[in-house]
Amino acid sequence: MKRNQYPFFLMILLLCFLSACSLNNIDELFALPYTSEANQHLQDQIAIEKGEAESISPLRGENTKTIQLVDLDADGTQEVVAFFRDNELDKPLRVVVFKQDEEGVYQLHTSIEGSGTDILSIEYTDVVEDETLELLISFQVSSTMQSLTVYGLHEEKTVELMQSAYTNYLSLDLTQNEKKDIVLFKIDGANPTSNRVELFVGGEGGMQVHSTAPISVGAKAVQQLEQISLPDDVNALIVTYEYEENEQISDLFTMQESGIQNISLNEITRQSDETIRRYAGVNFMDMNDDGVLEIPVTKSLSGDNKTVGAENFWRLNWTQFDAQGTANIVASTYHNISDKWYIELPGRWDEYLRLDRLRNTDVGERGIVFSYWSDEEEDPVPFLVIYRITATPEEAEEIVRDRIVLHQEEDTIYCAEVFDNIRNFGIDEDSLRARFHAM
Ligand SMILES: [Ca+2]
Ligand SMILES: [Ca+2]
Ligand SMILES: [Ca+2]
Repeated sequence: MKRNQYPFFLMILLLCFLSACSLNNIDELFALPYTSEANQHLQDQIAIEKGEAESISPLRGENTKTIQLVDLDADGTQEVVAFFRDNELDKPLRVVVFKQDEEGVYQLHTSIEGSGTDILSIEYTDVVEDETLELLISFQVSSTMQSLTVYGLHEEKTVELMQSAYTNYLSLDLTQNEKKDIVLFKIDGANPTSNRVELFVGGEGGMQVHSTAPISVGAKAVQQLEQISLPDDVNALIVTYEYEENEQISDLFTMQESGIQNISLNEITRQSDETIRRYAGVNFMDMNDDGVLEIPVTKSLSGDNKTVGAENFWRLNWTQFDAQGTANIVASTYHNISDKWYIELPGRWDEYLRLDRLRNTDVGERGIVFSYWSDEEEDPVPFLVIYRITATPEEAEEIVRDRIVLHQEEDTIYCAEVFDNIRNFGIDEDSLRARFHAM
């Protein structure tokens, strides 16, 4: 019974640390000598380990408290994990684990030392088949380098299972062996052809490199890591990086018999060409409702006569990859993020469509002009304008006039003005309504 009271009192102790109140107050409040004595013992132990060091907390991730409680060995009682930094030492960073002994008293179990300036993150995850969770600790080694070390908790001590410099990592079960694997991203701007992911899988002797795959040349910082399903329920990891200015590139990794593979990579250019795109302010979406996310790959709709500072317009080609890495465009849209609408573009508008913002609009009115533009020597021929108008329902009727109402909200009306030539572009009033979506 006494043992079971510990987690509760530890929480109090933890709150006490966080709010910097003294343990005496807790004693007075609860007047339970046994527990307070044990808590005092733990506090003393932590103070001894701390010594001249400062208490710190991991900077990122889900576990950022100064003192953390986690049942690492699945025995039903929580271990206590504390973090210290002492810049006077060769290895300034320390992660200390306290474990209850048979009397229910916390004793020092292990002290892990690390080089660097900060503890970036700690994760308690099962990556090696045994009864315990492993500790995935990331150290900020220098301003440009971070390092991941995985420790296994053994009876008397903690054992280092792997250690590697990295730029990003993810723990997930890619090999589907019921344990999490570790995917490390290594991106070096100075030597882009060596950029790669390394898949570490837990085995008898610790964590081993199972396989590696190249990262797109030209990929810079990782912006987004996401697990998605491809057709036929194939699991994939989609990773989006910064590319050139205002551009992004993504790689798709799947698990094959030979190991992790970058299925979107073009072997000749060494990058996933079909994913390179401008920032369009739109994330992956399932545009065709088939349960598979598509990547919005941009294509200019502004012609080539762009001037500095001019607004650019983009077609979004919603691109899906199959398990072989073949790209298919399942839909094309124009998304107007600021006016909160988008339109699905018919396939036959592909080649000669050009968009411009309508000038000289009335107050509260914004319009986008759709034109046919086949000859750069000639002016574009407009066939459609889509308006967003801010107006109350009472004002609406007069403002809308003979335009086609596409969508109406409280104080906003979306409507279209179609030109006589619109039927040449394979669309009528009904299909225009079906293709238009307010966001
Ligand atoms: Ca435990
Ligand atoms: Ca384990
Ligand atoms: Ca889809």
